[in-house]
Amino acid sequence: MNRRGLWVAGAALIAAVLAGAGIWAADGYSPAGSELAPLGDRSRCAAYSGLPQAWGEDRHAGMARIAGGDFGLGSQRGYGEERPVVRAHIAGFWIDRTEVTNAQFQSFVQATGYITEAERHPSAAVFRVDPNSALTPGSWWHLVEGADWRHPQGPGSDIAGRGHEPVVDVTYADAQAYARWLGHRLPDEAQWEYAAKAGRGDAEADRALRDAQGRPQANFWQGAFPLQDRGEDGFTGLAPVGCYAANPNGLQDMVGNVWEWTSDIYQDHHGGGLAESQTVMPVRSGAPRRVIKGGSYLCSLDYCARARASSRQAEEFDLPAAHLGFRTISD
Ligand SMILES: [Ca+2]
Repeated sequence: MNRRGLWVAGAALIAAVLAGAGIWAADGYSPAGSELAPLGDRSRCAAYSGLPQAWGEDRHAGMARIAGGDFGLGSQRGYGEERPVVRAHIAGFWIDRTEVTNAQFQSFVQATGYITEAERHPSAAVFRVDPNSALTPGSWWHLVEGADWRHPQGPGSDIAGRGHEPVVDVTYADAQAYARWLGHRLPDEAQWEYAAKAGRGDAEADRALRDAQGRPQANFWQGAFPLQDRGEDGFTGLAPVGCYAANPNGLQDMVGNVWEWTSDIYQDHHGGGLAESQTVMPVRSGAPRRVIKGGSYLCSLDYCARARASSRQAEEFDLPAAHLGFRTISD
């Protein structure tokens, strides 16, 4: 079926070797936060180029400054892997206001000649449901040859006109290489969740998935998963970044749209030990796994209610997938 032997143990680690040459000097500091083009609704995100203002000039282009503080990592409201709640202190940092876009990743590739893992091997995991086997969870994901960040759904798909959508089909090493190019890094789980919760309690943060009128405020799945996505949020797949109101930290799409890589090795729950976990994707036993956060356009309340700040899943470090992207942080 494929060259990589998806779901088979023993994949070799392919190191990301790309010097973070510091293309932007550290004097690009802008304490008020760098401006994006106006985002926050569907007409604005549709008009966004995918490149924030001052891109290539300010090392914090498109980022927001998060003040340090204490918070509770995890939730007692969610799945077992989100427990227990652990108090954590977070120092201040900068974080991308949006998921890294195709236009931003294209800029990186053009500057460096970087070739992603999905292009080198060449395949990525794509979600395709056969109505005849729709009730078998393991049947939904396929390793598709020719799927990569330029062809998110495989041959026949492309990113023409999609510079404002999140880049997908990128591995942990790919995401790290992009971050290093900017002099950035990937957030750890606590940093990511602290930025996503934005001072809100778990119940309040979870309710923010819909507004007071019940309208979706993120790109997730409405309808009976996996066959019926009504697209009440305006999209039945990837959405451009920034189509919904920002969270209180000014961050877009911290829940929904695409899962996002973090730098943490996955453990079954906060503080170690085992917990019951409903997996989203099959995994190869033994392969190192990292924590991914925030859920995606495939998260439905009737199957996988993970379009939430505290949700978490394990992802193999070298498995590119069509529902998985990232954002970066910086000092
Ligand atoms: Ca949707």
